[in-house]
Amino acid sequence: MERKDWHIDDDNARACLDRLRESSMICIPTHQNIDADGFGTALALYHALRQFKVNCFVLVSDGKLPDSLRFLPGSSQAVIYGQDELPEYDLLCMVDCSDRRRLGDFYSDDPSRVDNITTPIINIDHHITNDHFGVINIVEPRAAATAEIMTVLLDHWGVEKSVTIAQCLLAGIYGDTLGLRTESTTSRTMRMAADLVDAGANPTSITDALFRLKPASTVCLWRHALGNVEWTGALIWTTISRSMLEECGSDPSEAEGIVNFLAGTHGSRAAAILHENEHGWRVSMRSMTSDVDVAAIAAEFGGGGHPRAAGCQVTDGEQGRNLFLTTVAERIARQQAV
Ligand SMILES: [Mn+2]
Repeated sequence: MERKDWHIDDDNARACLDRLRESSMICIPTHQNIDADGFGTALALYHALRQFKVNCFVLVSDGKLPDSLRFLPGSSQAVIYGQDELPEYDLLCMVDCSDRRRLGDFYSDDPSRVDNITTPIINIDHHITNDHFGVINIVEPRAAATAEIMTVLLDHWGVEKSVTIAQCLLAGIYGDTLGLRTESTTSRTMRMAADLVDAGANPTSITDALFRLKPASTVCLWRHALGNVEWTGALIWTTISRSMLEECGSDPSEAEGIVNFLAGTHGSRAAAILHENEHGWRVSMRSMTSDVDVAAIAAEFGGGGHPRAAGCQVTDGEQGRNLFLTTVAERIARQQAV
């Protein structure tokens, strides 16, 4: 069976809608470090449930809504945890959450909110590591984005795709596929995106918001980061220090694209960005070469991830950092020889 040939079981889709419709208030929490797929899918569901006259709210569970996602229709109605009053609810519907505990302060302030099984959870996700923690689970790892699953689910439910819903769903798909560019993007993803454009979604505004527009502080940070690029063997790497963030007035999330940018450098086998933190360095690694597995290298340092994208924490100051860099350079040279 081809990757694109996944489907949602009709009985499961109907059971999901029944459960949603019998609730008096649904909380749709977003995973921490919210992204376009997590937020766009949650907002699409919010708009769809309003068509069914079901009461619900989207919760930004770590209290941080990035400016870059405020273009999404309905974003101003989202409840910001720690800032807005948390309404009472009798059902949690998690979308794009691989782990039910990855919910920022909403979880850590009171773990019983998620661990206490008296509040049922519906689980709609596309992460391969999702362990089906819900009373209803609609989990499909072959989907490129949870927004792709939601698009199909709304078809099962007979929901009319308003311009608003189409915009939220296309933003989710674009977010996780980097604008239909990742390996996970199938012809079906592209057709679905085209249908959403026909329904009124605006790909230009999504591309601008997610990939082009940026604050001046981001350019300041990239200037510093690119100015400090170094090579250790075939590893290309740079650092983000706390003083750089302070000088530029940047949030650490503004450094996110740098490691992907470096990973495409000819002559490199892997790229790393080292973020200074209180314990040393939080490292994010990428490889565009199929014979270099950065997850295996990260695992040696207590981290993990995917073969092409992984991370770990490095301690023991300058010495620990240098040991890390030379170890990575050795590993990627050895993997090359195999
Ligand atoms: Mn996703």
